[in-house]
Amino acid sequence: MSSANSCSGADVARGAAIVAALVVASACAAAGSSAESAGREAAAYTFRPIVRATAPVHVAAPRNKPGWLYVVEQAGTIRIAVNGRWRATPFLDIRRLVRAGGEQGLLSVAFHPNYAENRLFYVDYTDTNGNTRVVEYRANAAGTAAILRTRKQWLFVGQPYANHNGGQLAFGPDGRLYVGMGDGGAGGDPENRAQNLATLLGKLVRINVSARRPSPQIAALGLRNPWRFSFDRANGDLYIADVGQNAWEEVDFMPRARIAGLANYGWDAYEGRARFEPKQPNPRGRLVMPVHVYGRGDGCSVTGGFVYRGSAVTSARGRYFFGDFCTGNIWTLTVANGAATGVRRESVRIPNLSSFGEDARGELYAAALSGEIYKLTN
Ligand SMILES: [Ca+2]
Ligand SMILES: [Ca+2]
Repeated sequence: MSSANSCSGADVARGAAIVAALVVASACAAAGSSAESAGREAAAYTFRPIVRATAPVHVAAPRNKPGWLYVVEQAGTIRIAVNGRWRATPFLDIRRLVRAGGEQGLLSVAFHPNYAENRLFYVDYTDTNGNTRVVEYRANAAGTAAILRTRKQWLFVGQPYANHNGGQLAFGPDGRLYVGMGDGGAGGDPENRAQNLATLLGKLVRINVSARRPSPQIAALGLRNPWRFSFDRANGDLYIADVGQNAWEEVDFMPRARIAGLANYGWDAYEGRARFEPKQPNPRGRLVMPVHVYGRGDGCSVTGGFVYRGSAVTSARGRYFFGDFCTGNIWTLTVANGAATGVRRESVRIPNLSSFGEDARGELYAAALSGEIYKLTN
């Protein structure tokens, strides 16, 4: 989904079709499979298919709906699977507002921390002109459908190119809504936006949705295309997966205690830990190097996940899951004292991995753009 590069390193052209991305994915899978022995010391768990959707790009659920899984479909719908069975009517259908295809579409949903009381939720999508919008809706009393007339816009960001739209929404431990913004697209951040604090492109943006008026703040800069970030539900630590250009995919980590400070994740002065452009990163943000990187032997477009805090798979508890869209590789790691340890490639693969997601109880799911939704299981 977030594939901004092919295995050979060239950016997917503007408006690239999903079909093209899938061709790239299969080519990369062949290249990556021999690069590493799978499942070294792997625990006995896997991802079991539970339901099929149409181009799913995100999975989420509010804390008050155990058994309900909200699946975001790229074209502009959110559908609810209750204990593995689809509800007949969509939770949200804004297809007429969305431009979808390639890296564009309805990209994620986040539920307000007080959703059980206020029924507010937020979506991030590219509109019919390709620009990013973050809007709020209120669900009906039964929680089965959005009330479209409650729509309120919290963020608008013009997009200069079709790719690198970011699109992840998540509430932080501070109660703010965080929005992942890509650098605007093309390749190499041609207008150098990620290091420029005058634009929200290439940033992690923070919004106080309790305020009367939208006033987005920059929480971090130096991002290329944060294709999924998450806060550890146990302690609030932040994990960002940032898609690389030609060489390096990366995972970034920020402990809860430092989230309030301005972090600079380096792009486009750095790609992963490597120099990309010969310039000094913006000194206003504290430069943060990734806790983990991988190269083209293992994949070509990272998909960030979650620290597993569910109860179904004991051996996976406390491990951060992430994967690669192109090869379908899945890895886990833990972060200790600010460094990744125990990085492990799992024995399972999910080609076209578009996203991970958590349900109300913290059980872990994965989505493939080709349709399947999986649940982490023993
Ligand atoms: Ca540049
Ligand atoms: Ca970086």
